[in-house]
Amino acid sequence: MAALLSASAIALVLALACLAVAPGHGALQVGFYKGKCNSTDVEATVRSIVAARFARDRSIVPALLRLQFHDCFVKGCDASILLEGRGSEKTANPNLSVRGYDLVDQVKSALESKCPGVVSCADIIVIATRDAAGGGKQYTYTVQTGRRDGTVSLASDAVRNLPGDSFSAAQAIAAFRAKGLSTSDLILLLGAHTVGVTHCSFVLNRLYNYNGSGKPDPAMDPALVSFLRSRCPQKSTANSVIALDQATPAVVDTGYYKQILAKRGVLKVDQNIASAASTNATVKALANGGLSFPALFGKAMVKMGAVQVLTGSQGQIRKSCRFVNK
Ligand code: HEM
Ligand SMILES: *[C@@H]1O[C@H](CO)[C@@H](O)[C@H](O)[C@H]1NC(C)=O
Ligand SMILES: *[C@@H]1O[C@H](CO)[C@@H](O)[C@H](O)[C@H]1NC(C)=O
Ligand SMILES: *[C@@H]1O[C@H](CO)[C@@H](O)[C@H](O)[C@H]1NC(C)=O
Ligand SMILES: CC(=O)N[C@H]1CO[C@H](CO)[C@@H](O)[C@@H]1O
Repeated sequence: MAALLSASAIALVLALACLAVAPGHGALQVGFYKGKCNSTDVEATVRSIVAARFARDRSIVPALLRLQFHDCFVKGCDASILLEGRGSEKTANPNLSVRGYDLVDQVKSALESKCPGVVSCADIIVIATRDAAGGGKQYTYTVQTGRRDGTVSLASDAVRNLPGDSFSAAQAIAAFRAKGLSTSDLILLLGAHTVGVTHCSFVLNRLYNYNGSGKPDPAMDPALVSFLRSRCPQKSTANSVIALDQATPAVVDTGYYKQILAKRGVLKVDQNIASAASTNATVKALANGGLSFPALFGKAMVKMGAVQVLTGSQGQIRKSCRFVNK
């Protein structure tokens, strides 16, 4: 017994020692790929591909922002969302509208041709998302790299880890806390809803029969209710899309915060953070410029990009982002 105990005590000490040295071998860092891809500048390569896409399709911005969120919240930022196969994450219900897979493939094949087996799919997601958020032009925030790719992708993990569209502020705070993210991280990252769209199916209950009342959600501006009713008829099977930020739907800005303060949030979770006592002060500060959204959003994206990452010799560098290496 004593021998067993001391053996496990030694194992524990060794494990702690490994954790202590781990940063040197496997922590994320700025510029991890510098000099690792011959003469190719990895981040510049990603940026030029994203810029070309942005020039013809601005919806790549919301596509990638949501892709990074769904990657990082399910098994960490390990590109598990990209994996194909029966029952993988991307087949889960909350995946609806997750897009951008083809852009990641395009970047991956460009980089594989310059330096095979060097750049992870997980890092491509994070770099490309940053570049899209900056409109493909300038680097909006500095990203950390050095992630490696996971080998497991399960739809059940997606369903368990992704927050619901009608979450209360308290529920959303708890879901973010479970990933090591704070209440202000939640408020900043939900600011990604400054771009992109949602489907009518997510708002029908707010428009017609909120909570079984037979009336619209009183927390929604009646003018927005009537506009969205015209876009989302109660009996339609079309399931059209509507902008998440009804003021400036194509620009990464603070319009989202101003909208939710004016009761013009589209998803219930968006509206909830404008009213809850735990979040409303931060929402107001972001809306009126008391807090600087662009800088803080970048910081929060970097923090989300570090959730449960694989580094060092963990995982692998996939050859194709859609498949685990043979
Ligand atoms: C409590 C947290 C969150 C919830 C409940 C939530 C929920 C949703 C829902 C329901 C949609 C619409 C999906 C559809 O209709 O197909 C959506 C879209 C979107 N979400 Fe979130 N989201 C959350 C946090 C985030 C975060 C942290 C980000 C990124 C940093 C993000 C980025 C986006 C973007 C950009 C879109 C638009 C996608 C597009 O146009 O293709 N969301 N979100
Ligand atoms: C550098 O380029 C050569 C030839 O193009 C390639 O074989 C090699 O893998 C590259 N080096 C790295 C580190 O990827
Ligand atoms: C919805 O209805 C339930 C039960 O009637 C009630 O407890 C709850 O407070 C209502 N929620 C909202 C947001 O109106
Ligand atoms: C936030 O909401 C609480 C509760 O509704 C309210 O008492 C408080 O004044 C609000 N704070 C701000 C800054 O709006
Ligand atoms: C890309 C992808 O796999 N989409 C799937 C998302 O989830 C729905 C419903 O669970 C599937 O029908 C889609 O095929």
